[in-house]
Amino acid sequence: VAAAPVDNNTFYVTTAIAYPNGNPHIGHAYEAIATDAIARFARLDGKDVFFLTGTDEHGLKMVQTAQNEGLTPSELATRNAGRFREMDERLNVSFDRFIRTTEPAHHNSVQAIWNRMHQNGDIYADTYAGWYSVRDEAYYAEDETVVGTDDVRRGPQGTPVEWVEEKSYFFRLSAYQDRLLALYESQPDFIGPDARRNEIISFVKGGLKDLSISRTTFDWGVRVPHDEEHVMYVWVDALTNYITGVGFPDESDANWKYWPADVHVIGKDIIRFHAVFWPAFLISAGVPVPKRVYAHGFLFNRGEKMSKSVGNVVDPFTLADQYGVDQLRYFFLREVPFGQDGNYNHEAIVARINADLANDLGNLAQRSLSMITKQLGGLLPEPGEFSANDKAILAEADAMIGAARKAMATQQIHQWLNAVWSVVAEANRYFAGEAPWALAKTDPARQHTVLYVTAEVIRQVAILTQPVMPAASAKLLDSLGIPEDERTFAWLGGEVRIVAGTQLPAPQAVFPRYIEPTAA
Ligand code: ME8
Repeated sequence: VAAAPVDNNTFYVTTAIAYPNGNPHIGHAYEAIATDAIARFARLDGKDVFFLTGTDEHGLKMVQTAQNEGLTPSELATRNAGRFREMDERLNVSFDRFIRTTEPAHHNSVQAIWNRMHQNGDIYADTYAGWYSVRDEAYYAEDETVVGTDDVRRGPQGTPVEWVEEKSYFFRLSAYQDRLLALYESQPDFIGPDARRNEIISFVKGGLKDLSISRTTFDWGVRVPHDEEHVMYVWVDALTNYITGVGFPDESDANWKYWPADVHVIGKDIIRFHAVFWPAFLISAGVPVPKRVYAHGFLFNRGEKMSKSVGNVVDPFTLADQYGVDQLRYFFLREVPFGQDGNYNHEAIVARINADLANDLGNLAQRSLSMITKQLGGLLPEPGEFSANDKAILAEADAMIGAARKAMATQQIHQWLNAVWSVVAEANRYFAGEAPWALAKTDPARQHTVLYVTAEVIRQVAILTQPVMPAASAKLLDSLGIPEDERTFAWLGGEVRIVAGTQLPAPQAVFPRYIEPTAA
């Protein structure tokens, strides 16, 4: 496949595709929310964005779960894929395509990449004998496993492994060590964050074994071309979704212009598949490799790993109902440095909602805008000459977009939000210091200027919070009378200012405080 014609304005972002062997959990919600914030940020920054997400429906884990539930794998996949899609819709995740690996178009795409790897001489038949983790859908070398005190042998992620011995096709991964190391060298941003990059480089330097890429003991998967006995290893199938999603193998597809992806967002447990296997498959097939793979951390509920036996598996729908969608999105993206592990619990969520949203941003907006409504008939006042304080806070607001872009060039979502909330804090100090409520009688012209400057700062803040809190930010921008087509990042940075004399609608409370429900 030839490289697509260069179009520097496209931005292609993906999530991992989830196994629909159960309901979506908070880890899935977190990844969807973060990737959505990245996609919305790029859209507002003028990019032509394509955002892909979906479900990874084949493999042994699906077969076994379906058996336990008395369903066919297809029934299980269809039921749960629907739940994943509903979660995305509930959380306001703005995907452009939701892909299911059981789609015929995907089977066709996976067979096409297989044929190309085969034509390139990278696939051969042999017998596999080794350890396999169904939960990770991963093969492990003997020295990566340990037998615990419970006599169960487990892989590096702590999941049980079983002995597998069967006929299998192999991918000549061992031949790719040098090409992969050259890729990490020539494309230093290929893997982020840096800790993951170092981990992958040392893994590849340790030597690569050929990879078993087909199974013969079950048939729930994509068929190997010209060999009825085999279905493909689920990861060959799953990774290929990223190119199926934009039209592969049809280079004339209108969406093929989005490839190579700008960033694959995934969790840290599946970095090896994305940063080692995936580029090797693509190089073998003659398809350009993605620009970047970024691994986020894991979320823990009160420091504990989620598990059904601990009983702390939290349903994202319940959290959204309890705290609000925008509040939940804000919490995860502000609280957890993107790329690191994070914790969540009720108290931490409530603290963020009440301090950052209700107090710092909500109150500032409410107090300034209701002053305009009550004392100035809702007309955004004309400012006088700007004082040093006015100029300082405006300069800080104007600088936010630069800081946000810099942070987002490497997916540092939390740094973008830190930059915004440090301006919110500064704006609160400014507002308290200027005391516009006291100026109404003593110096109305000065009051007008302070309210104007405050409204302008809130305008820029609200434009910049849209990717994280789409609904609340829209309400805030409505309250400021900002037209819908003036809400992109092109309207930030101080080239344009909020228009004095605009009639503002009555302000609405955007960020209610979280109040503990009283026991009945
Ligand atoms: O791995 N915190 O699917 P999956 C944060 N089908 N992220 C978490 C998490 C947690 N507690 N638990 C899981 C798969 N994730 C494959 C992907 S992609 C071609 C195939 C993340 O349903 C996990 O790291 O097990 C992964 O990125 C995503 O959720 C889906 O996990």
